[in-house]
Amino acid sequence: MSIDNYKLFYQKKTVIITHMSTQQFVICSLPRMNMLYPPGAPAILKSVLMAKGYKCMTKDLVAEWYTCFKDHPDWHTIDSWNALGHLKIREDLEQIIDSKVEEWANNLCQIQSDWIGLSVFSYESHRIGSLLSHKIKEVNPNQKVFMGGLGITNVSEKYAETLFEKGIIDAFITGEGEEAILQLAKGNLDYPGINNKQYKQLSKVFIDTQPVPNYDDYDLSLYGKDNLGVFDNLNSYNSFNRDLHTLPVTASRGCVRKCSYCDVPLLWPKFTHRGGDLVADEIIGHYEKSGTRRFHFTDSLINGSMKEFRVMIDRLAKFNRDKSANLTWTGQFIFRSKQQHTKEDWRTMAEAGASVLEVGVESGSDDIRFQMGKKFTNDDVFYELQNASDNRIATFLFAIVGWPTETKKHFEEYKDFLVRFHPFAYNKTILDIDLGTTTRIQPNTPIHQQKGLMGIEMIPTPRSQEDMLWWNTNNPSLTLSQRILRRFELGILARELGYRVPGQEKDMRYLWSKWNQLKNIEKEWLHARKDRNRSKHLQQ
Ligand code: B12
Ligand code: SF4
Repeated sequence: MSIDNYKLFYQKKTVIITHMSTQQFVICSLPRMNMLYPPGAPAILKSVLMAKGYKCMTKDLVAEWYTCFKDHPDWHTIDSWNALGHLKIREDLEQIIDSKVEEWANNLCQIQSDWIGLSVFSYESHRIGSLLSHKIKEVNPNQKVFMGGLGITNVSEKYAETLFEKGIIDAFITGEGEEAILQLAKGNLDYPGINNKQYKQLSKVFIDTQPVPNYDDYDLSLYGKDNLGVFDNLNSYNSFNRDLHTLPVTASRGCVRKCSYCDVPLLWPKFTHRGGDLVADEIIGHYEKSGTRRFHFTDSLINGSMKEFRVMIDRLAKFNRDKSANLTWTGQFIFRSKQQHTKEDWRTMAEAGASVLEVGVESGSDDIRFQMGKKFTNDDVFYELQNASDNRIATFLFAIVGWPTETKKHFEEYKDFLVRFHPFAYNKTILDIDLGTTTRIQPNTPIHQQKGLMGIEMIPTPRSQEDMLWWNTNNPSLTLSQRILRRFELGILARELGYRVPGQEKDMRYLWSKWNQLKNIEKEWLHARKDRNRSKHLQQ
């Protein structure tokens, strides 16, 4: 049935619910997410709803998807189906995905809850999110479905809006969900962020008084084991590779920086921190209640406020010392200069359980890194990695290839960077490097707003604008093909130097598919542009 006929179909078909709902809400996590730690959003929303007397259960479809398909010989294709909306896969694979989602829809409808909520973590959950909501409506057109999450908040295309207009979902909530879901439960659909993108940021008072996330319906033992495959070789680093489940913790929202490619400052205009003591209390509380010893911070950066960060690490270090608790944690971290991060900070972090820090170094060239708004040099990187190494704290590095102003000289500096720091890859201070899938010019970011000034033009693509397809008049040779080539070259070099680049094959598969999809569009656009310029020139 075509998507446009659905609304009509629902209106005709009537299903009468003959009993009172036993659950008012079922909140589902949706693939594609990795299995490093359980998705936090459904657990948070469940606890918020239950604290106000509503009945809510969670369904962890991320874990179901993974356990169902991980041993399938075509697991990578099945998993990529999520990430690449346009990807055509074999019919039999398409069929098994369809059957699985249909099974979910049947099971969810059988619960007969008032609302089924789908948590859309990123754009990589769009395909499955639409399929599942369609299937739910096929099973029971009266079943109310709503969506929430950053995957519907932080996107340029009208994803949730279109599903809503077509009647495939009955509501959507953008921004943070805690307050808005309570308003939806009360029937107040005028609350900011319900069925629009004019959401408001949670107040600090609200954040500080939230109940602890409720993971009762999850099978936590499924998490933190394989999937990433990166923890096999870490025997020397704390207990990070042990078969322990991990819980997510959110200490802050927003960021103190404004990197030009990043949308976090626009998503959360104000940086709010819950306070180091409160966060330490939550971690210690989980340990005392369930014995959980491993935590992952979902913050955009855990050391945004050095003041609160120091309070937290002092408390956790003391707890680890006094109780031999061996609490460990991971999270996103920014490198700073030595004036801002002392050697003492690094020692306390290690005692507090810092295990793996995810750090955006973003470029190997100081010049490009400063243009991006990152305020540290390669010498600072050396200082920070040396301290990490001395304290046996590991890092995952994240980088971006093909910045709009990246010239051949900058690219050479990038390669020099990999050479300079490769001893840290050998001693496993750098566990992994993620080189990404080349620069994207995303809406809601400073670079998008300044693109005119920089000479960047977006090359129009059918339906929605492809954010990786752009061209810089001031750096004309850096075409999409050139960017992909540089990404490929860096990946190969990094591996030759002994870095682990676990995303290499996945990224290359993705880029190959994108290149095939976009190369002709770029070529024709560049030709047309040249022609336009030539005729303009002739007219003058
Ligand atoms: C941690 C993180 C990851 C981890 C996730 C690990 C895991 N298994 O959970 C890793 C590093 C693996 C990751 C990967 C990716 N990520 Co990520 N990630 C984040 C980060 C830093 C925190 C997310 C988080 O856990 N927050 C805490 C939870 C509780 O918040 P939440 O999920 O947003 O839920 C709240 C609301 O959204 C809402 N809500 C959520 N669900 C629902 C459901 C309903 C019904 C309702 C009402 C409300 C609601 O209420 C919740 C409470 O306020 C965010 C940026 C940020 N600071 O938020 C980016 C972010 C979510 N990631 C993003 C992206 C793009 C990705 C990737 C696609 C990157 C890539 N190219 O590979 C992948 C996709 C996922 C995957 N393949 O695993 C984007 C998403 C934007 C978008 N439109 O797609 C973000 C916003 C970063 C950014 N600034 O662009 N990511
Ligand atoms: S990239 Fe990281 S440090 Fe920079 S603004 Fe975004 S969240 Fe903050």
